[in-house]
Amino acid sequence: MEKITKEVYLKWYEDMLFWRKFEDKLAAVYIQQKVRGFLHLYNGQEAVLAGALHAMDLSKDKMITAYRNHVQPIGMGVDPKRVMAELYGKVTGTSQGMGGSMHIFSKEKGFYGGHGIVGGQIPLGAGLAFADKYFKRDGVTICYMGDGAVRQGSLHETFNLAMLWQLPVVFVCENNGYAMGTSVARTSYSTEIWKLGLGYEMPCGPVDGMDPVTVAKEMSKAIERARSGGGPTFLEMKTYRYRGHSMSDAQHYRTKDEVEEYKKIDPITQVLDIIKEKEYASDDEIKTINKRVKDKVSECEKFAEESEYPPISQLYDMVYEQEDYPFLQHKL
Ligand SMILES: Cc1ncc(C[n+]2csc(CCOP(=O)(O)OP(=O)(O)O)c2C)c(N)n1
Ligand SMILES: [Mg+2]
Repeated sequence: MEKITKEVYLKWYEDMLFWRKFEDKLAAVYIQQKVRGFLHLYNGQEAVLAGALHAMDLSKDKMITAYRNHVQPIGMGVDPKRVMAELYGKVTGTSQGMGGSMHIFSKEKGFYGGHGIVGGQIPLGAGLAFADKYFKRDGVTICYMGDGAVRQGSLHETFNLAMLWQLPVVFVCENNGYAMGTSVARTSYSTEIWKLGLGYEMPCGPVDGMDPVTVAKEMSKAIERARSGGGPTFLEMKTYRYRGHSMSDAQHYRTKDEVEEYKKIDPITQVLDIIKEKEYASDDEIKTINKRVKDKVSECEKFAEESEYPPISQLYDMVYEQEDYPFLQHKL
């Protein structure tokens, strides 16, 4: 793993702050009905992404996740203006406005969605890893899932095959405590989710998902294992989401105090504290970063606002054509 230097801390601070503010903006424009449908925000979980990106090789590694998927593609290098435009349903979006919040994709940047079926992305993640192994590319797939996904049969079927075929994949459970309004303890006899790996003899363990340094170190070991032919790993990242499941969630299942407790170990604050303690940046330099983040979010908003909706005719481009069956040519 590359050393965690001053530059890395400053990048983590700026990236995580940008992701947080980008999503805060989405929440605001959602209330104005500019973004519609479901909107699942990632606020609180940013360290899980920042740490992983530090350990990945973005020139060949891939990522796949569930529907809480707006900031991962940005981390992988997708233009955030296009992500926001997709949420607005505009033609300049990552899927020309036809995918929306839960389905951000960028094959070019190795980001494979964006999946609304809980646990649906788990076998797909193994499939991406299978392709890398089959074609002898040394890429590794990071396959995220929520705590609510681990009791799906798809996880267990996938874990077995991933071990049998020693696939280059890192399965990451982002345990944010809840699946919609249901706590892990209400659905799981054992609340130590990482132990599910033991049944398949898959290397596994718990990780502090609020600290990007710990995440980076553990991800690095797992990625190294996968890249060198050592097969899959299963990591349970203990994290927390500050916002509701989607935008209409009265949050009766938890107390405000519980949310406040987690804010005390907020990943962005933790990184900022280190920056200040080690004097990696002056107050003025931090202000400059904050201003840059604010401006970048405004640029995204402006781009999405000013973009056009797709033309009606685009509806007909998105249904499949059968000229070349069985390989369907998609016009996207
Ligand atoms: C197969 C399936 N069952 C149920 C749902 C409804 N559903 C949507 S999100 C969700 C909770 C998933 O929680 P978790 O995996 O912990 O992810 P988080 O929202 O916490 O990121 C459920 C049950 C669904 N989308 N797909
Ligand atoms: Mg959850």
